Amino acid sequence: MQSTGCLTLEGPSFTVLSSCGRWHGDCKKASVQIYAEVMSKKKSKSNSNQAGDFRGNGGELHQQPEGDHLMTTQQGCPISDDQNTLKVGERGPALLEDFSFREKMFHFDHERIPERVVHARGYGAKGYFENYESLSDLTSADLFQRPGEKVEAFVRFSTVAGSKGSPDLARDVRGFAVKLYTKEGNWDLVGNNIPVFFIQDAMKFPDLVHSAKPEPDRGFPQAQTAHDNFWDFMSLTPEAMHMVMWIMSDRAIPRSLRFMEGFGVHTFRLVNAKGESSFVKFHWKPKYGLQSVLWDEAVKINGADPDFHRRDMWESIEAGDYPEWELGLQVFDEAFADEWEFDVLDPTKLIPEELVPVKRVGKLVLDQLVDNFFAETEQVAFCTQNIVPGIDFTNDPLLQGRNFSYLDTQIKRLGGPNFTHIPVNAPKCPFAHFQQDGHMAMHNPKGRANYEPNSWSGEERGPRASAKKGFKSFEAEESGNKRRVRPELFADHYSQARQFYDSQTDIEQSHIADALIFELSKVKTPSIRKTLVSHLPNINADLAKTVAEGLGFDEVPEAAQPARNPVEGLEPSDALSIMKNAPGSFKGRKLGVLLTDGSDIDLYKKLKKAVEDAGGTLTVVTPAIGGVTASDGTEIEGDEKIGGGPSVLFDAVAVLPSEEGVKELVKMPPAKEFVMDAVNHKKFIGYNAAAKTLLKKVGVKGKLDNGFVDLDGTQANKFISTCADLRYWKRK
Ligand code: HDE
Repeated sequence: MQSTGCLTLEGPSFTVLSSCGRWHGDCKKASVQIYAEVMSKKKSKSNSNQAGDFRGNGGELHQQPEGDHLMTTQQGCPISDDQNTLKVGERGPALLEDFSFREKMFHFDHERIPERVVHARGYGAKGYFENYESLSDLTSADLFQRPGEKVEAFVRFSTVAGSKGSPDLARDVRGFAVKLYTKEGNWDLVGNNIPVFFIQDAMKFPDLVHSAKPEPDRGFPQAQTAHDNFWDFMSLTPEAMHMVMWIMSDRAIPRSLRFMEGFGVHTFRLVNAKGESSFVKFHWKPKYGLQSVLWDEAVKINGADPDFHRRDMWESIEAGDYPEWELGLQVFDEAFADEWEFDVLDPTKLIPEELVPVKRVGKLVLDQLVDNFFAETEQVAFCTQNIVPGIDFTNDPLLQGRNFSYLDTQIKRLGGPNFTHIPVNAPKCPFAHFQQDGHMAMHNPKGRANYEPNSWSGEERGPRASAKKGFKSFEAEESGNKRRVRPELFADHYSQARQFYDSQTDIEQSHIADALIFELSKVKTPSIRKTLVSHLPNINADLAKTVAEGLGFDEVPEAAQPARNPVEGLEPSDALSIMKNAPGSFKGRKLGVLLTDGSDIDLYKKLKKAVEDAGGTLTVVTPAIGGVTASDGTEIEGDEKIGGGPSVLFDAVAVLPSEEGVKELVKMPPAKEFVMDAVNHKKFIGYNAAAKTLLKKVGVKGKLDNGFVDLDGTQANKFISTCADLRYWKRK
């Protein structure tokens, strides 16, 4: 668009607007000149009716040449002109009669629906779940009866606190919601990437969420818990301390949605055909192992690519490298539940895998992108109460509250009770009931009967319940007085927080301390910081000391009085550490290679092959997006310009400039940052002789540590197998 002060010329249909409404002064001359140009264009095209019809109707960009993809209104009426409103003459007022304009604009005005009150930012993908073996001894759930049975799946990953437009790498819990379209209805396993939760009773959920969201008077901070309200609530909620350890750990900043675990959190029941019940906890185990980023990376990634996680998922599915998890079951019985030192109904506790092993029973593969983000990812409605025969709830008070909340929230968010008619939410098995009408009803029952019992027959009669096939709740015996209380064992708030902390490597423990210091440093009210830190001596004395020092306290505050004495001597659990479950491979990971004109083509080719052989991908970073001309004259396309492709976006990097090229790189701040960040983030760095000039420039001198690999002297595939360790943690 060219603007000449008060006159604007727009392409390609060349609408002439006078923004000030009249001709005057110098503008008039310019305006007249442009008007003349437009008119002459119009004349020269007048016979062909090509782009540039001055009246705006016609123009090949806007017109359907063949008629096989005709634009219509929502009512199906063909549209002749989608560029101009209907007016009286060329310069006259718009006409109310213009139904196609009104329909288009009205629809646009109503495009938004309320974002989810939590988990607003999410990303969905489709695929399938495949069952490994019959689990009929445990459950009658249809999807677990036959080996090789496949059901369609929809999964939505999310952050919790941020709004829909917030960055992907907020420090936060990740939602891991799975909808399985079984032959006996939809089963929604609405889990998180952390196996425990902040609170024990649904009654506290609105308070928890209010405290984590932006503070209501100022409307910030967005997508972060580093503020007074959140830590105020945490400091006064000792039951949250186990979860606090998890969200301050690297679990809250995953490298990829593909590299994180999922958990059903609550204890559920499996019920077999004989009506026998076992307890179960659900796990999702990622094929490519666990991996997180460092906090400094997270902060920088959010600037460089706020869509980092969704892009990663999109790219991996597009490339055919399908994200995959195995479903794991921890199955246990009443006897275990009675004997265990914690209450299996308490969602702030987990059962260590060393105590009850995780049995892998099937795999979830995400092999399809959504066709449309809004239609599927935004409108998908998960409900914890969507279970199928063979699976049942327990009395976990958080789960019981969720079973109420999800249906309610979907009705509000999607505008009525017929959200189940939206294709992503509809079952893929036959379904029949007498529920009818309401907004947007699409599956009203056919025939005369919309009630039962009725005396009609055949098709007219409609569906009936089946005592044999229908869902039956497990006949648990329940008794007791009506009271607002929690079970006694729920009062143990520190034992498992301590166990989690003890299960981490030294590096992971230091990250927990750093995260607490960072978050609490953002808290402006000293008493809140102090109250929170007073819980830490009950978890670990060193952690309490480090955090107290980091916050500038003179001494560690007196320990909070536990409501129940912690259990001593819980064994650390390796399954709780990310580093102890590292992938040991570069599969699904990314190498960023910095090239310049004259870069060695052979080395580049060998490296690319080695990365691809290892199942990773290589991204070429160049001084300008046009790419570079390699040593033999080959043009290598740049995927990223150096400033747009910082090393935080990659799992490892290689710096392979030519002797001439490096002279330019040392003058470019983003090239220096590329290397500096990779060094600070303890990444493996492949380099050649010329790269040493750049390394020196950023202060990397003398004997290089083993995280640096000289690619002039080392085989490319050796470098990539070294990268499987993901970071060189020993780097000072
Ligand atoms: Fe949720 N949660 N939640 N939640 N939750 C929602 O439902 C709620 C809880 C989880 O991708 C809401 O559709 C209550 C635990 C996920 O669409 C809402 C309580 C866990 C998602 C709601 C909890 C979760 C939600 C908001 C405490 C892990 C995103 C919008 C009693 C096991 C699903 C919506 C998606 C979404 C309520 C606690 C996971 C308001 C009342 C524990 C993954 O219904």
